[in-house]
Amino acid sequence: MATDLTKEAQQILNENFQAGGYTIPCKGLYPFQWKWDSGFIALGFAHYDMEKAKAEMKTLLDAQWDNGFIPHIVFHQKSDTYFPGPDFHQAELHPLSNKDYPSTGMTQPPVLGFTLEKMYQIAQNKEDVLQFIIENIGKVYDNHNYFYSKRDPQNEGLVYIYHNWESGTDNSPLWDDIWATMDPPTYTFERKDTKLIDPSERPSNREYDHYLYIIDIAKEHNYDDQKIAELSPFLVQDPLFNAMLIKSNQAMIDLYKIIGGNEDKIAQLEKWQAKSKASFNSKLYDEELGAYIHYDLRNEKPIRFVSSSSFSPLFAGVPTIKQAATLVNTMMTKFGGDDMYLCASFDPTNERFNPKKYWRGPVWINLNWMLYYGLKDYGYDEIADRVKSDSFELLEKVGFYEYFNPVKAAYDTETKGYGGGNFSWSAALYLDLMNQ
Ligand code: 2M8
Repeated sequence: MATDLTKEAQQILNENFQAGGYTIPCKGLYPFQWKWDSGFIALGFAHYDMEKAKAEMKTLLDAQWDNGFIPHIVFHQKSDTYFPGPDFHQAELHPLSNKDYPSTGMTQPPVLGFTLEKMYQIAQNKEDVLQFIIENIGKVYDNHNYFYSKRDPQNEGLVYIYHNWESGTDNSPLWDDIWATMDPPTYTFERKDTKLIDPSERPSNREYDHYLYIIDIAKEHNYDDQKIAELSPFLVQDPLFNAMLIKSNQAMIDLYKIIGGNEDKIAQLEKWQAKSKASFNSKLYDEELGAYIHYDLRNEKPIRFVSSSSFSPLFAGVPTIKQAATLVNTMMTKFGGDDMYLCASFDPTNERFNPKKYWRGPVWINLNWMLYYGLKDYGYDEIADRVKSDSFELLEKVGFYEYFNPVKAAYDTETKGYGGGNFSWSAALYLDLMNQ
């Protein structure tokens, strides 16, 4: 069974890999290169085709802007199966945007530092991969410098995201109260995703109005960071995003130590690291909920819900031993019943939970992958193994879908996963977990 799935996973990645040297997340539904998908995809390739892993990283880094920013989508080719495309985003409005690569003017979680480190750990030929890292790590460092200098207006060591698409957890119930503070116009546009996927598994048109409106505000100000910080109705400190940043900081510190020299960069990374971790624990940890939460910087209030992002700081070594124990307890109590697959993307005990709809409840393999490593790091081997075996069971049952119903009983009648099929990061991260 495992060999068959390994073959299938490799086949999916190979088929989604494009002549331009990058991999689409899913045919039709996502026909371009996405930032955090690319990091996960590179890890999958690293296990059997390091040249493709390197190409994946390189094409993304080539699209970096002159200010260190790396966009969330790089529109390498034209496609009429995705909305909104480059004509809507108009990232070229930003004076420092990369004029060779049409892209969006927003970003996604900073996965590239730890991706480089994992590629090194996986590599048979360490010297070759280290050479690749030496050539590219500076770009990842510049990306973190962009985050700390442009996305942290109160100098807290916690960076903001200005759009739900930057979080990666697009329509999470976490954002519902922010949408309630906005009244965007009703846009006329043609959804492409809902022609390909059952609309009940995707965000609504009204939700898209909010998504588009935030982009329009950023465009009005040529994607200027300061203006966005002043005016965007969505401005959030996201524990998932910041945990990825911290994990990647640490990966760069470790890699620079292997490379040698670069004392100034190591010192700066360590400074960021200390500040970020301290603020993370003082601002984003909710004692009463026993979990990390999001903070709404625009409306200056905590967003007090538990989601799979609440546990992601385990992956970055942020919680103390005591906090980790509390997190695990919260996770097992709310998400870990015998009738559930770990780990739902939103609190199954909350009324906003929806097991079928995109980021409002389904299991996602990339979050499970982070939780697996985080739980292992803190010594929760048994629960980590359950996260892994639950992921494998879902993939074996229905295939390499984009997301999955966490309710076990659903599979008495359902035979499929949700969203796109032959989904790249589900395949890539299966290969990584399989090789642990
Ligand atoms: C989903 O997001 C895109 C927008 O970025 C979309 O729905 O059109 C999210 O799951 C995101 O996290 C992911 O990177 C992207 C591609 O897989 O799809």
